Amino acid sequence: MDTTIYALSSGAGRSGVAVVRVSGPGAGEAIIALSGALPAPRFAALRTLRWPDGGRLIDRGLVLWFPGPESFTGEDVAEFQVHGGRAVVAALFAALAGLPGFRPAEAGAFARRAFDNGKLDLTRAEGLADLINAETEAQRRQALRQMDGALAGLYQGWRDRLIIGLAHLEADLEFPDDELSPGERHAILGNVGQQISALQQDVGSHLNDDHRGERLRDGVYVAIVGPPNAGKSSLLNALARRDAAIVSDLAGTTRDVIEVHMDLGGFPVTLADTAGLRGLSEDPVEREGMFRARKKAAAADLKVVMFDAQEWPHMDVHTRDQVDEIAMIVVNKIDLLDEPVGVVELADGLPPGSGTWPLSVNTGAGMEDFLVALEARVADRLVSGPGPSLTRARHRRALEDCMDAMDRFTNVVAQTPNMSELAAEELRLATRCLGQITGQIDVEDVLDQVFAEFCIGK
Ligand SMILES: Nc1nc2c(ncn2[C@@H]2O[C@H](COP(=O)(O)OP(=O)(O)O)[C@@H](O)[C@H]2O)c(=O)[nH]1
Ligand SMILES: [Mg+2]
Repeated sequence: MDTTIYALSSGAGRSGVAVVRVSGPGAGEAIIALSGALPAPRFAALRTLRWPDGGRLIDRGLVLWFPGPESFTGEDVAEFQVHGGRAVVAALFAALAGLPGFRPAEAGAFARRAFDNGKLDLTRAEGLADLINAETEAQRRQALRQMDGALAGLYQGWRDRLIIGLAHLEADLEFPDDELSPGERHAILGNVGQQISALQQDVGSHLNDDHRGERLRDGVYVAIVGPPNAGKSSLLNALARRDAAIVSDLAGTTRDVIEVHMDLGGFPVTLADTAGLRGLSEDPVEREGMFRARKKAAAADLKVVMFDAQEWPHMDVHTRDQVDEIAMIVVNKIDLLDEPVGVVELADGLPPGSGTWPLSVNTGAGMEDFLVALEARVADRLVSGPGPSLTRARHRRALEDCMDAMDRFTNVVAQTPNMSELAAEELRLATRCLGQITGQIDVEDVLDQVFAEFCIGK
């Protein structure tokens, strides 16, 4: 890597300050060429920045110097904090572009260099990307945790356990038959088998998390469904605190699915308003709307199934069909009733978890209770146990492959108790799968482990 890359590291567009980061062998040269001498490492220096040739003024700003390897990328890094005007940044870029070996950084290039230089493993790099994309508190916490190495630690710990098991098998294989009795070989294999089955349990329960960590990155999808005119669009607007959907007393106003992204108690939620459900419609657009509504409801993580209080407890069959374990039943427009809607007994076999919330979107009565319950359900879909969550399909695939290899290992051990070479191969594969997650895929360190672990003084 003999090129030096540069990029705007702060947000694009006008801003008070723009941060331009430079990484590579020319970083120090850039500071000298634009501003004179190098400042003390990791101390900000206020400098006048000038074009390297004629000395024309670019701006005044702070210059920072991070000599490698103590830098984000592990290379020499320079940072220029200039005024955040487009022309200022453009001039600085033009000046940098003229320096030998300089080129604009591609997306992720700084993190890539940090990874190549061993500053970040892949999960930390992914955590960093998630942190930059985090929009809610829960997303921020999960990303920060991953960036701090919680997942790397977990997966590396598992990988170490595999390597130890593998080391035992390798040692077994190294030994000639006259030095290791079949009984001893059998004991070694049995011992490794136990270690692996404990690991299978740990990986299995991590995988079996109902996709909480992955869902937290994408958000929980909540679909509002119900008959026309129940007040679905009104509810969406109330929750989103803006007029996202058209509200009208004309049935069939909402035709397409309207999605709003929102932060619900720190959790990311996509709320979808849908076309009212009723029997066959003459109108092809309405039919398509109902088709989409049902499709979204089927794919949703949670459903808000809304009925009109004036009809309650009668439930129109088209909406009644939508009530299942992930449904919250909302009975809207209680302001139009003389008698309040109590907690209605739902005797006709509705799923026990569904629950009923009588409310009025217009007056706000009952809304607080419903919101609290909705937040709790969203949280329930996202919050996992004390350990760090699985956050990416990439990790899931690798972990599943790892599990498959461990399963095959177990089968090999069960069927052919002396075939250590086959068993070892499966563990090597399993190790490689975990190494793929963090980005350390070479298996050379298996050998190191063999000799570190084994003082073979039997
Ligand atoms: N009285 C009363 N009217 C409501 C309430 N919520 C919605 N509406 C009215 O019901 C009509 C239909 O509302 P809308 O949100 O468009 O229903 P949608 O077809 O289910 O999306 C509109 O005239 C709303 O103002 C409520 O809580 N009380
Ligand atoms: Mg509507």
